[in-house]
Amino acid sequence: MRITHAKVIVCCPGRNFVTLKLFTDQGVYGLGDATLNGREKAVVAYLEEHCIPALIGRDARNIEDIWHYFYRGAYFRRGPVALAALSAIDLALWDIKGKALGTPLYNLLGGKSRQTALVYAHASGKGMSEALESVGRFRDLGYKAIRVQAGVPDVPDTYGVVQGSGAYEPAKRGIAHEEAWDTPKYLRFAPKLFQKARETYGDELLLLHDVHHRLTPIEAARLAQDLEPFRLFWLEDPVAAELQESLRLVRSHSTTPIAIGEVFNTAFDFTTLITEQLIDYMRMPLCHGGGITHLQKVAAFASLYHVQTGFHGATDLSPVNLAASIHFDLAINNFGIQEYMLHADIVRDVFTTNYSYADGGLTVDDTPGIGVDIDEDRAAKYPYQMASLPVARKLDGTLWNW
Ligand code: KDG
Ligand code: MG
Repeated sequence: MRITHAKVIVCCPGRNFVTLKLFTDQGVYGLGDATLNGREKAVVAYLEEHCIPALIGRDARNIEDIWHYFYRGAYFRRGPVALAALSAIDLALWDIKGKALGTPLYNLLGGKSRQTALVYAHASGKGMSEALESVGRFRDLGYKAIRVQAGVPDVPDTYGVVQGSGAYEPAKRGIAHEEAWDTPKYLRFAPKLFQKARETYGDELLLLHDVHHRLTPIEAARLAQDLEPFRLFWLEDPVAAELQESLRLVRSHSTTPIAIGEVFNTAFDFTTLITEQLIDYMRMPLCHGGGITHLQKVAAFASLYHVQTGFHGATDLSPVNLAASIHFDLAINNFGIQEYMLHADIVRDVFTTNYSYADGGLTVDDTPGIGVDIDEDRAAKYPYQMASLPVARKLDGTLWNW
């Protein structure tokens, strides 16, 4: 089964998506998500200029070999752009394999370990009361796990908070805009938010929170300790974990579970975090972390150290990635939770999907392969619009992690 040609489809139904479509001489095609928020065109160029010419003529059945051709075979390897491209190739090849064999992806991964994948929703608000009302709305929709983010008093902007009535969307049209940040105000506010959330909704609801890389290790240790009485399901990205050893400090001060990895792209970003059991959940998604082929290895490695998955699933990861993630979530033993931010309705004008939500969980139907398709004519109605993620600056003017 030879690869004959490929297309990179860039569209913007509300937000940008990059989709790789790989065609074979058997009439079967596969889709992969190549979206890298704010850096879409870099991945398009990497695919078109470097990967697709080298894919033509290869046997689409040999996924492992193709993966290593693009990873091990590249002298200058790793990094988010190269790995987003490789992840899309890998997802498209697994999609082709499933379609060629007439079976859903989860079946190729060992079958189902569970019927539904527990998800967490995003509740947010400009302040504490709005955020708590949002928690209530998601709880009423049956969500068992809810991430809570709220605007910090006297800080003009806060990540993770919905603007207007749609889904949370941090990328804005044009070049990166700046947002303000203040660590002391945040550290005073966050424990109060979760105290109130527990008082309002009780102990059963699973509560999550994303720090978005904003703290130094000792500040993160303080927050994790202050949040301990409220029994979070997880505290995400308390520090920018480029320095994996920094998590030793956080860990030694608190039993609040830690989730890290949405910006990682290979197993090598995690080795210390996993082998020293410095995290509880790993978030590297299929579409940025080398696809099914690499995530199978990372998830298996993590399972040996009792680390579970909690894949990134924000709206900047396309329906192709979300569907593939659900297959993976249903199949592996050490699944923990899946992030689920509903795509805007307009996204369904371009993508047809195979997943459904019920009672706090997601599942997929038995459509062969990943089970998502793209309508190229409709995609063409929504041309690419340049958009960028924000940049953060502390109130004293210091440029900070966004
Ligand atoms: O592209 C960046 C977003 O995906 C990110 O800001 C969302 O932190 C995020 C999350 O946990 O979903
Ligand atoms: Mg996050």
